[in-house]
Amino acid sequence: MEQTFIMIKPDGVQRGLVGDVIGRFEKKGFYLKGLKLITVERSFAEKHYEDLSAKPFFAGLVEYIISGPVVAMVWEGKNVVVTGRKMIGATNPSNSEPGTIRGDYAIEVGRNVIHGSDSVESARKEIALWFPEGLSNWQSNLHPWIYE
Ligand code: RTP
Repeated sequence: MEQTFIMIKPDGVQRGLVGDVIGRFEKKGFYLKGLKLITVERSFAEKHYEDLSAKPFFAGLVEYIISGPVVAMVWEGKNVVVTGRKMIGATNPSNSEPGTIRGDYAIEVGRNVIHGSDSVESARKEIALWFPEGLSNWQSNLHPWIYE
Protein backbone atom coordinates (compact mmCIF):
# COMPACT_ATOMS: atom_id res chain seq x y z
CA MET A 1 0.00 0.00 0.00
CA GLU A 2 1.12 3.61 -0.60
CA GLN A 3 3.40 5.29 1.92
CA THR A 4 4.40 8.90 2.54
CA PHE A 5 7.09 10.66 4.53
CA ILE A 6 5.79 13.25 7.01
CA MET A 7 8.07 15.44 9.12
CA ILE A 8 6.98 17.72 11.96
CA LYS A 9 9.46 20.57 11.66
CA PRO A 10 11.29 22.11 14.65
CA ASP A 11 8.62 24.78 15.23
CA GLY A 12 5.91 22.11 15.37
CA VAL A 13 7.89 20.10 17.93
CA GLN A 14 8.72 23.18 20.07
CA ARG A 15 5.08 24.32 20.00
CA GLY A 16 3.75 20.97 21.19
CA LEU A 17 1.89 20.09 17.99
CA VAL A 18 3.24 16.53 17.70
CA GLY A 19 0.25 14.87 19.36
CA ASP A 20 -2.25 16.84 17.30
CA VAL A 21 -0.56 16.01 13.99
CA ILE A 22 -0.26 12.31 14.81
CA GLY A 23 -3.89 12.30 15.96
CA ARG A 24 -5.10 13.73 12.65
CA PHE A 25 -3.32 11.03 10.64
CA GLU A 26 -4.44 8.27 13.01
CA LYS A 27 -8.08 9.41 13.06
CA LYS A 28 -8.14 9.61 9.27
CA GLY A 29 -7.33 5.89 9.22
CA PHE A 30 -3.72 5.92 8.06
CA TYR A 31 -1.26 3.47 9.61
CA LEU A 32 1.92 4.62 11.37
CA LYS A 33 4.87 2.64 9.98
CA GLY A 34 7.88 4.64 11.23
CA LEU A 35 8.45 7.32 13.89
CA LYS A 36 11.47 9.00 15.42
CA LEU A 37 12.57 12.26 17.06
CA ILE A 38 15.83 13.35 15.45
CA THR A 39 18.00 16.46 15.17
CA VAL A 40 19.59 16.38 11.74
CA GLU A 41 23.00 17.58 10.59
CA ARG A 42 23.28 20.42 8.10
CA SER A 43 24.46 18.07 5.32
CA PHE A 44 21.44 15.83 5.90
CA ALA A 45 18.99 18.77 5.71
CA GLU A 46 20.72 19.94 2.51
CA LYS A 47 20.31 16.45 1.05
CA HIS A 48 16.61 16.30 1.99
CA TYR A 49 15.96 19.68 0.32
CA GLU A 50 18.52 19.28 -2.51
CA ASP A 51 15.90 20.03 -5.21
CA LEU A 52 15.52 23.51 -3.68
CA SER A 53 19.26 24.29 -3.46
CA ALA A 54 19.06 27.07 -6.07
CA LYS A 55 16.19 28.87 -4.29
CA PRO A 56 16.93 32.13 -2.47
CA PHE A 57 15.32 30.76 0.71
CA PHE A 58 17.44 27.55 0.74
CA ALA A 59 19.99 28.70 3.37
CA GLY A 60 17.24 29.91 5.71
CA LEU A 61 15.28 26.71 5.16
CA VAL A 62 18.28 24.56 6.12
CA GLU A 63 18.92 26.70 9.25
CA TYR A 64 15.26 26.24 10.21
CA ILE A 65 15.28 22.47 9.77
CA ILE A 66 18.48 21.99 11.83
CA SER A 67 17.36 24.42 14.58
CA GLY A 68 15.90 21.68 16.79
CA PRO A 69 14.54 18.15 16.78
CA VAL A 70 12.03 17.08 14.14
CA VAL A 71 9.61 14.16 14.21
CA ALA A 72 10.11 11.95 11.16
CA MET A 73 7.28 9.59 10.28
CA VAL A 74 6.06 7.20 7.64
CA TRP A 75 2.30 6.86 7.18
CA GLU A 76 0.61 4.27 5.00
CA GLY A 77 -2.78 4.09 3.29
CA LYS A 78 -4.70 4.46 0.06
CA ASN A 79 -3.75 7.78 -1.63
CA VAL A 80 -1.82 8.83 1.47
CA VAL A 81 0.58 11.08 -0.49
CA VAL A 82 -2.11 13.32 -2.00
CA THR A 83 -4.44 13.13 0.99
CA GLY A 84 -1.56 13.88 3.38
CA ARG A 85 -0.72 17.01 1.36
CA LYS A 86 -4.38 18.10 1.55
CA MET A 87 -4.40 17.57 5.32
CA ILE A 88 -1.21 19.63 5.58
CA GLY A 89 -2.51 22.52 3.43
CA ALA A 90 -0.85 24.97 1.04
CA THR A 91 2.88 25.66 1.48
CA ASN A 92 2.29 29.31 2.42
CA PRO A 93 -0.03 29.40 5.44
CA SER A 94 -1.56 32.63 4.06
CA ASN A 95 -3.16 30.35 1.45
CA SER A 96 -3.82 27.28 3.63
CA GLU A 97 -7.47 26.56 4.30
CA PRO A 98 -8.72 26.48 7.89
CA GLY A 99 -9.02 22.83 8.89
CA THR A 100 -5.63 22.00 7.43
CA ILE A 101 -2.59 21.72 9.70
CA ARG A 102 -0.88 24.81 8.29
CA GLY A 103 -4.20 26.65 7.99
CA ASP A 104 -4.90 26.05 11.66
CA TYR A 105 -1.43 26.48 13.17
CA ALA A 106 0.91 28.52 10.96
CA ILE A 107 1.34 32.10 9.75
CA GLU A 108 4.70 32.23 7.94
CA VAL A 109 5.94 30.09 5.03
CA GLY A 110 9.30 29.78 6.79
CA ARG A 111 7.62 28.39 9.95
CA ASN A 112 5.00 26.14 8.40
CA VAL A 113 5.13 23.30 10.96
CA ILE A 114 5.20 20.23 8.74
CA HIS A 115 6.52 18.61 5.59
CA GLY A 116 4.84 15.95 3.46
CA SER A 117 6.17 14.18 0.36
CA ASP A 118 4.80 15.68 -2.85
CA SER A 119 4.70 12.47 -4.92
CA VAL A 120 4.97 8.71 -4.56
CA GLU A 121 8.46 8.91 -6.05
CA SER A 122 9.60 11.63 -3.58
CA ALA A 123 8.08 9.58 -0.75
CA ARG A 124 10.13 6.56 -1.77
CA LYS A 125 13.35 8.61 -1.83
CA GLU A 126 12.61 10.43 1.43
CA ILE A 127 11.68 7.23 3.29
CA ALA A 128 14.95 5.64 2.14
CA LEU A 129 16.89 8.73 3.28
CA TRP A 130 15.23 9.11 6.69
CA PHE A 131 14.67 5.44 7.55
CA PRO A 132 17.69 3.50 6.20
CA GLU A 133 17.12 1.03 9.05
CA GLY A 134 13.75 0.04 7.51
CA LEU A 135 10.19 0.18 8.79
CA SER A 136 7.94 -1.83 11.01
CA ASN A 137 5.73 -4.24 9.04
CA TRP A 138 2.92 -4.54 11.59
CA GLN A 139 -0.61 -4.98 10.22
CA SER A 140 -3.61 -3.17 11.69
CA ASN A 141 -6.61 -5.32 12.56
CA LEU A 142 -8.83 -2.27 11.91
CA HIS A 143 -8.29 -2.74 8.18
CA PRO A 144 -11.82 -4.05 7.39
CA TRP A 145 -13.32 -1.08 9.30
CA ILE A 146 -11.44 1.42 7.19
CA TYR A 147 -11.39 -0.19 3.73
CA GLU A 148 -14.28 -1.86 1.89
P1 RTP B 1 7.58 20.84 2.26
O1 RTP B 1 8.59 20.30 1.23
O2 RTP B 1 8.22 21.38 3.49
O3 RTP B 1 6.45 19.89 2.51
O4 RTP B 1 6.89 22.06 1.60
P2 RTP B 1 6.22 22.19 0.20
O5 RTP B 1 6.45 20.97 -0.65
O6 RTP B 1 4.82 22.58 0.48
O7 RTP B 1 7.03 23.40 -0.39
P3 RTP B 1 8.44 23.47 -1.13
O8 RTP B 1 8.27 24.38 -2.28
O9 RTP B 1 9.03 22.11 -1.33
O10 RTP B 1 9.30 24.25 -0.05
C1 RTP B 1 9.89 23.59 1.04
C2 RTP B 1 9.83 24.45 2.24
O11 RTP B 1 10.63 25.61 2.03
C3 RTP B 1 10.09 26.70 2.75
N1 RTP B 1 9.81 27.79 1.83
N2 RTP B 1 10.12 29.02 2.08
N3 RTP B 1 10.51 31.83 1.90
C4 RTP B 1 9.88 31.19 0.92
O12 RTP B 1 9.44 31.75 -0.05
C5 RTP B 1 9.72 29.74 1.03
N4 RTP B 1 9.17 28.97 0.12
C6 RTP B 1 9.23 27.70 0.64
C7 RTP B 1 8.82 26.21 3.41
O13 RTP B 1 9.12 25.83 4.77
C8 RTP B 1 8.44 25.01 2.57
O14 RTP B 1 7.63 24.10 3.30
